[in-house]
Amino acid sequence: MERTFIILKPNAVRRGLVGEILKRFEQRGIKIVGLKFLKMTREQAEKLYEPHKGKQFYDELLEFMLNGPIVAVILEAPRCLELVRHIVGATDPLKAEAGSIRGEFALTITKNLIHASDSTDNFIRESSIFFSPDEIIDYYLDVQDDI
Ligand code: 3AN
Repeated sequence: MERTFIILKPNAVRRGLVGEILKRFEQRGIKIVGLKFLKMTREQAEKLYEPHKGKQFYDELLEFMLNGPIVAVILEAPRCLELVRHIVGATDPLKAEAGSIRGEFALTITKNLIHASDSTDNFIRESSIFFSPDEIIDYYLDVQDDI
């Protein structure tokens, strides 16, 4: 089993797409093991996007992420990192596969609705900004043996 971290960005919340997006992971058999609705602090946003500091889109990205509430989620499944990024689609919605979340619902790169970790190291780094270990809950998912 592998885990990944995703954020439903403020525009996903404002557009009422939280249920639609979470449904896509749940119906695939991916387990939700952490879930939070919150308004990110500037400190959390700076930590999250630390690797992008200095890039031309950094300030715009930070303002956008601080602009409203987000949903932070930890997901678990076999090959979860790759699977979730496949369901999410390419960073640029123009290049995102039809049927992916960004391919169906997103228009611009900054406002591409959802963030997903791209490696185990980044999953650990990013998820620890928002979750303490006791907020990640292991349990048996009913469909687990059938997927
Ligand atoms: P992804 O979220 O697909 O892993 P990253 O980690 O390369 O993409 O970028 C993090 C976030 O930074 C993206 N979700 C997007 O909002 C923003 N971003 C990345 N590249 C650009 C760009 N060229 N122009 C504007 N925003 C960008």
